[in-house]
Amino acid sequence: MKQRSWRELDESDVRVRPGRRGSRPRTKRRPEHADAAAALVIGVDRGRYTCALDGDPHRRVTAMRARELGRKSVVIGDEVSLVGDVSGEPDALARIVRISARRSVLRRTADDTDPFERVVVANAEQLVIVTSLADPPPRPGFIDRCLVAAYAGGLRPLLCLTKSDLAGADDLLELYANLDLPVVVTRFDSEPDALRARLDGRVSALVGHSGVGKSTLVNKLVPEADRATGAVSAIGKGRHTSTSAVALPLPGGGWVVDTPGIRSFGLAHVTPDDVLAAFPDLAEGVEDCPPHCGHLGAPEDPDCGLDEWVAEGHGTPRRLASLRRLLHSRTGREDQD
Ligand SMILES: Nc1nc2c(ncn2[C@@H]2O[C@H](COP(=O)(O)OP(=O)(O)OP(=O)(O)O)[C@@H](O)[C@H]2O)c(=O)[nH]1
Ligand SMILES: [Mg+2]
Ligand SMILES: [Zn+2]
Repeated sequence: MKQRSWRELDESDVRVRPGRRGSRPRTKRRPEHADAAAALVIGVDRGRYTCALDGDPHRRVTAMRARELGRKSVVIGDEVSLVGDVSGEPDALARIVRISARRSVLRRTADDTDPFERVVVANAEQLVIVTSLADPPPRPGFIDRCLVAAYAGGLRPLLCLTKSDLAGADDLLELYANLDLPVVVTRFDSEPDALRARLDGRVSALVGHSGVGKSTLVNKLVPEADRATGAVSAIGKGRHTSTSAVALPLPGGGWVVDTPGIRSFGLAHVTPDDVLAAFPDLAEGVEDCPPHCGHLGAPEDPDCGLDEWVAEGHGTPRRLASLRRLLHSRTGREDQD
């Protein structure tokens, strides 16, 4: 009986079925948790979680996970229930006894063959894909992958092009003109007002390669953030300036999550439909595809309707190539299974 309830708790991790709560077997602990405090996880460091009580950035409590959470991960953005010492005094340690159903999950695997997916951020409404226009140069394939992860995880994507003092944005703007994707362009010698307007009052996560300027932006958005920023020259040697994610309160309300730079966005957990959803300019083109078409084009799918769709002037060949690159990486993963 007891074991069964543990399993149910584990299952509730991400795929929470809302109507189910009342039917869950009661455990002895339940009454103890009735007065648990609600908090938002804003930092994770070696098994210690920094939590903001009631989402108030000034009421910080350090917590550890309670044993009853099992192997369930706690990540930045999780809404949790705390018991124990929630005074926030220097040595006080509360316990996280419950993780609320996640409204969104930004997941990634280390690469496309990695069976272990990690949740990077929970409950973020917006994914800010930060790409520098130069130094390091933009990689559309990476942007596309981030878009896929955003759509698959229930986050609204926003493209932020940094370092516009070094290069123009026209090529990238044109590449994404067919997508319903808001874009802001920034440079470090001016205020990121357009970005700020899109972040205020929301929970947003910044992702991007190392050195694109995520922490530089965060320092402008949150004056007391004091995030370390680093030289791009060191990054080629595998050095990342930011080593852990942290959520910072925006002066205008809402939170921005600064994450460490990532080299790739593994998509082993994503389905072909998720991938297609990230390409609304192409999605309709699969209507005439043969059954079970993988949309890869020749030689795998020579009759894929997307070739004709693009030839008719929808989307662009570059977008189709990008879509197929993603679909190919999924195929690689399936070969392994
Ligand atoms: N020229 C130029 N340089 C910038 C701009 N924004 C940031 N930089 C520089 O780019 C370098 C990297 O910036 P960071 O903010 O540390 O980059 P990051 O994305 O946080 O990197 P990681 O933490 O490693 O993921 C620093 O030397 C910044 O000064 C910009 O708009 N123009
Ligand atoms: Mg950083
Ligand atoms: Zn097809």
